[in-house]
Amino acid sequence: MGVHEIPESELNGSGLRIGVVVARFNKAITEELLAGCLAEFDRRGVTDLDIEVCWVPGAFELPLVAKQLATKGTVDAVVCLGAIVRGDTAHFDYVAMGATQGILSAALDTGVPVIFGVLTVDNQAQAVDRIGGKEGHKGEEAALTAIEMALLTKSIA
Ligand code: INI
Repeated sequence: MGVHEIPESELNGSGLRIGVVVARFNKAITEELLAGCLAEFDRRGVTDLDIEVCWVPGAFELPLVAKQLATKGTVDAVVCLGAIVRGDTAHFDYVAMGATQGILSAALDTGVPVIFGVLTVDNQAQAVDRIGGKEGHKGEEAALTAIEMALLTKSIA
């Protein structure tokens, strides 16, 4: 029986090349997502030089740039970071749906892991809880998920 599983203690990112796409909308939150994500990559051995960060206007624009990075063939995983806040928009569901489906499609179309580090929350307080507050740090979690998926897909291939 072949089992592919990368335990958290073995999530070493050295040698991995990572793309990060981050949305400017709700920048105070997304900057924190990015900071946590980059700090986790650093702790896990991913070199700065192996990380390419791309800023896009909003969460709706994440999928296209994620797919472009994944298609180039120069990264082992892409992390998408954004913050969609229900109170900020009447079209929350459309932006959230577009980002979610688009990010999933980018991964399935390219075979490169594309990680969903997008907050979909009712208000700013819920967002703050998720950037190092009582609900953890979704930027750090996204980085860990990227490393696990990059190592897992390499292991299966
Ligand atoms: N983009 C976000 O990233 N978060 C939001 O909360 C948001 N709201 O509230 O509308 C948002 N809208 C912009 C959207 O992502 C696109 O940039 C825009 O529609 C242009 O395509």
